[in-house]
Amino acid sequence: MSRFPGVDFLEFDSLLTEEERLARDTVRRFVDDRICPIIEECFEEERFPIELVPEMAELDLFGATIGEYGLPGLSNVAYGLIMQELERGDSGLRSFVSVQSALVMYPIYTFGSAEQRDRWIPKLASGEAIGCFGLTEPDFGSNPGAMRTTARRDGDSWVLNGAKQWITSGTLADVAVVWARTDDGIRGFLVEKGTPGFTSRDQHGKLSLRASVTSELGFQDCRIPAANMLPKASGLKSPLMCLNQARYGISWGGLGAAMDCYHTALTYAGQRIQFGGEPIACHQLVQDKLVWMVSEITKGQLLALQIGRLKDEGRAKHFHISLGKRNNVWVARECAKLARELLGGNGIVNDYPVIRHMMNIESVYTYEGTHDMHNLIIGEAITGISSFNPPIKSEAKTDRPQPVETAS
Ligand code: TGC
Ligand code: FAD
Repeated sequence: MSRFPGVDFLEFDSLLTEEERLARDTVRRFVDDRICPIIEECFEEERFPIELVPEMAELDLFGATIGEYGLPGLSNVAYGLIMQELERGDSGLRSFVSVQSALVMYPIYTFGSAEQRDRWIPKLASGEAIGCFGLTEPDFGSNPGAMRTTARRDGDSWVLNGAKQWITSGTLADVAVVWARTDDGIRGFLVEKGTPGFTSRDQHGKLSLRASVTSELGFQDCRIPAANMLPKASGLKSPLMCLNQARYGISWGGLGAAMDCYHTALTYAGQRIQFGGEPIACHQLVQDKLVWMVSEITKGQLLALQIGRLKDEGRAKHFHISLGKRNNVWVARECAKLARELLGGNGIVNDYPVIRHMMNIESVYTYEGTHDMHNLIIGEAITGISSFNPPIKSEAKTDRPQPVETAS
């Protein structure tokens, strides 16, 4: 029996299949038993619990939607529910599984040669190999299409030069899926740990996602075999297709963090006594916050479920997924804030998970496309006008209205 009862205000469970409920409940127990007891310590020590990778693989958490190589081929909804439960434990845990599944196994499975798939998918599924995904660069985050990392063909090799930043699991990874500019546009490459000219080092000092490894990758005349290029990946569209998988998972993951904050606040409000011997839950202002949380979580569940069902039918568009990521991470951010308020002083200590979720969500709000990038993606879908890079002509700049003076 799980200690976390879930959040089901509107008989949401009745919309799930037995397989989907089973996948969720299995991961719920794993998180309760194996993650919750150690996660605050991991967060404090800035450590990903790598020792649990074999157990996670045993539960088929890596590549769960793949139906080959002995993997279970779960529905996208079951996959989403798994992400929800993992992020209820910690965003860093969900990040690890997101990267391994959506950003490493997905591109190798989708764009890889038969040899690449046969070599890597079983190892990544069993946790024997760990992967990372290198798209972002120090100067190009929201705009990866302008990346500077290059790959130049030289005989039977590709030679990579450049740098990637903010790479989840970077120093843990046995294989990095690296996106680089070639004479033929952006292509994807598999770079193995230990390749001469390939370096990785951790980024420290994070006050968010501390139970996740975040790294910089460097490529200096890094020579890899020609066979390490992903043959079916071409153009920026290919890494963006990977992001769709990960963003979809995050739209459920955000709900997991929100649910943990809500559950913690509801329990606390029922027990915390102030004024007159009654629990704070009896106050209307307290109930208002709890009602906001449960309302938005419930709407978020229905949103994620619909996107998942569309995805299972092959009908989900990238802007549907942006709607889910943008909304549900925002819900998590607001729920963390409200739950922290409701816990008073206890809201800032790690006896409760709320402040950790609150800090984690700041990363989740930014990575996989910032909240505002998803605004613009949805804006483009509904207006037909792209406003990522408004056409301001340099010669017109002097004619632009000048900002009004606001300094006193
Ligand atoms: P744009 O010209 O709009 O698009 C280029 C081509 O791609 C197509 N496309 C997509 N295809 C599939 N999925 C999507 N989501 C797509 N979005 C666009 C588009 O139709 C076009 O196709 P074609 O056939 O015409 O070539 O490209 P742009 O340069 O204007 O950029 C678009 C923009 C800004 C939306 C995109 O670059 C973007 O999404 N930026 C945000 C970057 C981002 O999300 N980075 C995430 C890095 S990975 C990460 O954060 C991992 S965190 C992991 C963890 O720990 O969980
Ligand atoms: P910027 O792009 O510089 O954005 C700064 C601000 O400007 C944001 O508020 C943004 O919304 C705004 N902005 C930018 N352009 C516009 C515009 N056109 N209109 C309006 N506003 C705009 N990347 C990977 O490739 N792999 C990973 O595994 C990975 N893991 C990560 C893990 C963590 C913990 C973090 C924090 C990041 C990770 N990232 C990863 C990188 C992440 O995807 C980027 O941080 C993100 O895409 C934003 O890029 P940026 O940080 O360069 O911000």
